[in-house]
Amino acid sequence: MTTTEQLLTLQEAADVVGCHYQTLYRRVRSGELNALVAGGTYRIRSSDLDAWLSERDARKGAVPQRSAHNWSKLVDKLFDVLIAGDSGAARQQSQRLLDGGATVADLCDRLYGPTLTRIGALWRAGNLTVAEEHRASRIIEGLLEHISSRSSKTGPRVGCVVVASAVGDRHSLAAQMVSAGLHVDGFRVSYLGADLPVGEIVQMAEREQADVVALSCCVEDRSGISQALSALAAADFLTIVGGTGIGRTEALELGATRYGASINEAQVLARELVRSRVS
Ligand code: B12
Repeated sequence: MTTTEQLLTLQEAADVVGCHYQTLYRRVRSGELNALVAGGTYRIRSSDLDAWLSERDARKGAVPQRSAHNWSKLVDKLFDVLIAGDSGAARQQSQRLLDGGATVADLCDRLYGPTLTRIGALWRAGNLTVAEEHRASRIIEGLLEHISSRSSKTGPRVGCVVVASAVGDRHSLAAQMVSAGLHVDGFRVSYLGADLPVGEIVQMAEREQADVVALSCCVEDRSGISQALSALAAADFLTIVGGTGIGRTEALELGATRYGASINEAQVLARELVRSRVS
């Protein structure tokens, strides 16, 4: 359930649900979905939409369906609320998407990642200030904390993964996304943040008896990631590397066990590597 009440247009509500707006229009006309009339158009309270979605899912007797969300519109919307510094609206958007069947990996790969990429391009072009970028990054950090705390598989953990960005790389958000994705997928995750000295990563992996170490790389400088991969290989750890700063071929040449281009892939690869250790 959302905490801050918002009035959505039919199109906005349809984007959340992942259907055509006329589908919702018909539901409103039939009385199935509550709506107000404001300024001559229908507006739907977020709480009414939540209630309707819950009832719909209960009727289906199933977990919410994955829906064909209009991700590019959702990116536009998140971009606007991040630039406005509206963390409440950002959280509400993520919450609704999760309620509507999107996964944490979907949010990272299709919403947060592309929005940050847009922010990075505008920042580089001098069209956004550092303060705007920092505020947006901080809001995404909060969203990641929120979505990973609200949705995790129950039962025994499927394996342990240590996640970090290596020394010299101050980008933590992608590593935090990997952590969130693995946490909700049932892994025990030790998230170490960014700019981590190589010895610290190895020490934590040993202490936690990690099955896998996942490293994110957002910078061109290879010294940190290459030292980390060498030290982890020497200590016999399996590794997954990803991130906007490095490609598959290079990551594998530097000694990564696997390379992944998304949070969805991080989940698949971590499972595969954990299984390979137990078999
Ligand atoms: C936010 C940001 C910052 C923030 C970071 C805040 C934080 N807490 O993380 C701050 C201000 C610290 C920062 C600093 C700098 N930044 Co910066 N930053 C960004 C920005 C806007 C977003 C980064 C981000 O989080 N992206 C979102 C992630 C999710 O995207 P992603 O890496 O592609 O990750 C996806 C996949 O690759 C995959 N994935 C990622 N990691 C992993 C790991 C595994 C194991 C797997 C399987 C998958 C996976 O899943 C993710 C989701 O789909 C980017 C723009 C961009 N294009 O990304 C620039 C960007 C990364 N930064 C850049 C630069 C140049 C810098 C600075 C050098 C700027 C400066 N002059 O000081 C410094 C670097 C300092 C340092 N030594 O690290 C460049 C990097 C160019 C390059 N390749 O070297 C970029 C691309 C901006 C640009 N267009 O020029 N930055």
